[in-house]
Amino acid sequence: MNADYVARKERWARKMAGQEKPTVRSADRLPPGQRQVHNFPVLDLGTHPEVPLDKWELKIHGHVENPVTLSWQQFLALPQFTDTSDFHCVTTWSQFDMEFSGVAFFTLADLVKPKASATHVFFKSHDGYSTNNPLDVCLDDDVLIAHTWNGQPLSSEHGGPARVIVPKRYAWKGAKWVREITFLDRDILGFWEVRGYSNTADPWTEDRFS
Ligand SMILES: Nc1nc2c(c(=O)[nH]1)N[C@H]1C(S)=C(S)[C@@H](COP(=O)(O)O)O[C@H]1N2
Ligand SMILES: [Mo]
Repeated sequence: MNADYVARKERWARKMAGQEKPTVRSADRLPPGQRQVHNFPVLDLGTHPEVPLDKWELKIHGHVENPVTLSWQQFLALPQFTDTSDFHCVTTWSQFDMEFSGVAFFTLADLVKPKASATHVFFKSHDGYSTNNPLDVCLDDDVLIAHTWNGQPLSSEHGGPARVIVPKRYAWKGAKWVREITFLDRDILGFWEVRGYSNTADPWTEDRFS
């Protein structure tokens, strides 16, 4: 367990307690090659699955001590988390100050208890999409499964009922209409990662394609 992990978890705990001061945003918060937009464009494979809340499930399993399948009610009964972050799409638009509410990845990890063998996380969606991240990237104070955007239920076109938000990566690393989260002991590439997009996807180094 590294010191950086502890610092991130402490920051998340302060956010959960409402004690973390808003991040001071520098003027140079636009990553290289990006332009700021003021709308929320829709980007996906073209289908917007409609998932009724009484049919919605989130399966979380793999290299964990306590696999779970959450109903919508069980998901909402978990500690809720609101955070503001910037959103960077690889097609060069960024939107600042996106307020998302949902369940923090830290909360899900505390629930399922990743085994020591878990190193990567694979996300699957209702539209056939998938994406992957190192577990360490998911265990950050700003990563969440969001059901609400700017105080409104997340619309179907933006991945509602619930989608993943990984602010420090290009937005394709956040699965809309998420239905399954698998903890793995190795890396498996997702939909865009096998099609030439970078596996690491860091906006600050313009890490767009592999
Ligand atoms: N399920 C699913 N999630 C997805 C995608 C997708 O096609 N399907 N597209 C990704 C890409 S490339 C981007 S830029 C963001 C766009 O999210 P938005 O449509 O809410 O702007 O979702 C990501 N998550
Ligand atoms: Mo994207």
